[in-house]
Amino acid sequence: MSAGPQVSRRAALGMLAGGVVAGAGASRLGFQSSSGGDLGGIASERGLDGQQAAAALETYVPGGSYDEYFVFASGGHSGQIFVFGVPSMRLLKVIPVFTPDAWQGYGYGTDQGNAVLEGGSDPAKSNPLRWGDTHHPALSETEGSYDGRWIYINDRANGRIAMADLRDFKCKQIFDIPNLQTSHGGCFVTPNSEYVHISTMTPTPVTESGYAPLSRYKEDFRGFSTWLKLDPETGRFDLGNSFQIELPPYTQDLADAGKLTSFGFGFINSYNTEMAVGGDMTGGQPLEAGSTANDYDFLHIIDWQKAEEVFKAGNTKDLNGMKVIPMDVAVSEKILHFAPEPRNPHGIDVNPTGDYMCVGGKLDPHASVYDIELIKTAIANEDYQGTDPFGVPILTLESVLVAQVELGAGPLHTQFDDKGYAYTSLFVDSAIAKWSLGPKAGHTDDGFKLVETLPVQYNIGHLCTAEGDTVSPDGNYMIALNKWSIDRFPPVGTLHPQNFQLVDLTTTPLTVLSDTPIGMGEPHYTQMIKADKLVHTIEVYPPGTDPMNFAPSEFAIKAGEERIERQGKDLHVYMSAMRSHYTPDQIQAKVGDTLHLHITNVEQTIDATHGFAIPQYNIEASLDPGEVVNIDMLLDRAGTFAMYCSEFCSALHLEMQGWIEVAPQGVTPSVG
Ligand code: RUQ
Ligand code: CUA
Repeated sequence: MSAGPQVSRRAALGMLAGGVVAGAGASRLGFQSSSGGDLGGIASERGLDGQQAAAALETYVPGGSYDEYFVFASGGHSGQIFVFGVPSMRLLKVIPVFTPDAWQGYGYGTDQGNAVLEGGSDPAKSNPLRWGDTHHPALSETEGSYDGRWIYINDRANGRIAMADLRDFKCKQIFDIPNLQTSHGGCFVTPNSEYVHISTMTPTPVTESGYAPLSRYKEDFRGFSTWLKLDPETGRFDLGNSFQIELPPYTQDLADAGKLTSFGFGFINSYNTEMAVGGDMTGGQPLEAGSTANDYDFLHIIDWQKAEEVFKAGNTKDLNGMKVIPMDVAVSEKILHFAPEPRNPHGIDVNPTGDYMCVGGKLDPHASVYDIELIKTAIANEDYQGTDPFGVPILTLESVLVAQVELGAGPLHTQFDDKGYAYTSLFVDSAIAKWSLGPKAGHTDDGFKLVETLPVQYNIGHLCTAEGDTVSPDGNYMIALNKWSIDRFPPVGTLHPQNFQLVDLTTTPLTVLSDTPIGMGEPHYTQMIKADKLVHTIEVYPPGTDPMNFAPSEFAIKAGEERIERQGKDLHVYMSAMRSHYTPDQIQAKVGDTLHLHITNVEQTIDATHGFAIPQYNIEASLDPGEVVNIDMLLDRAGTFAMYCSEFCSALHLEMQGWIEVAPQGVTPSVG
């Protein structure tokens, strides 16, 4: 992909020639822009004050110009990934992952979509899964920076993980992780994409049948920290080199990878160390009360390099197809340590230098900051304040905690800029706290200190800064992911959109630049990557490509090689698609035949995508230029069906159609 013209907001503001600054009144807009537009007149006509007019200019990206960043947002229940441009906040793409998508022909009969969806849907488990709750996207990294190659995302609902390739923005693999029923926030990529990590949320019974009574929660349920090895060439899960670490049956929640000074570690928050299981109808404590009784839960500190050694040495047990490092081995090999964290924490975020682990209190107004140097020393000295009921050593809190910063009500997640500031979402306060991050982030004088609080609208969950999970954030943009929008948009029925608010990090105080309604699913987390890092993106497949592996397809044809071959009840049709016809455009078959369509889009023109739909048969394919798609279908219904191109590809798009005769029993098809 070409880098393309990019409009930075600095350049956009430069267009104002110093006439307007954020906060200026509309009266100060009274000047002519270079192209002759009366900016002040437009602003007053539209009732915009100076700050609003400046925000509009800061976020405007002219048609034909490109955004500076891409945001990859989880789509929640939609099972998708949304791709927005920043600063425009224009929606650029939806990547279907766990849920079928008709436009992209994903899950409606084609080999690629079906293989991906079925591969991630354990046939032993009731119905094939056709939805997921995408939560935490994790971009691949090289040396702690996003490298624009792949993206991973977990399924909160079903404990699965998926990989999409950023060459074609398509999902290539879904894996249903053994021993994980659900997974919330435990998804991250290590700094050189060695592993993608995913952990359990609710613990899973580890009995043979998968059943255990809740009275045996402590004995029979376990959590798991999963380390899926990534193939350095393809980004796919290398399951033979992947392993899990057995954990106590706490609720393992958010997680993050160590980087630089903390490279080699992974951190997972937990709650419900009480191991409450509810029982509010039978005299027990409601789950909510039972799981918030303890003053402290446990930050899990995992040394994944040590775990890798133990796995390679074969010191594991087999559990449902995974190699698992047992908990006692994780303890004796010093793979797993705990540190106390104030009760029911939520986010854990490692700062760009890798020195500080910032934990959001959720039920505590503080962010707690741990120092990796202190953690390493405490581990080396076995500076323990005790062990948990499973024998996991607990590091002495005072030895590893460097600061507790009072931020406000309901601190959840923290992101970072390039100046040593942290930004923490305050769910209860509907605000973002900006605070300085101590000496190792360059704040030797001010230390750990609240700087300002920015109100947002409303109920912020996650937030995301530009390149915010890397070793070098950009410090210009931030997005607040608000769970509620209330009065920010006109009513659209009883379910309101969620709201992404774009924030300018360069102003003091911080400013909200725009609101973007998200009318599909509930986005959870996002990552923002510099657009010019997506250097691997292609716009056209090489002729005859199988998009599953980017290699030539054995079913590819060139124009002129079209043919129909019958082998008993199997009818193979090698078809080409190009503007504005299919060849062949007639297929004659009989009820009971299996039709194998091998369709090649023989075009090499950008955007010359064709569709392929067959009525009544639930078939819908999308054929991008150069792509080969295979469709196998049992013809179980007689009829004469009009197949058609479902993508408006050309002036004669409506003529791009054909026929499939499916003759009933006893009737000989006209040909074939
Ligand atoms: S976790 S809103 Cu659902 Cu990512 Cu904190
Ligand atoms: Cu091809 Cu429409």
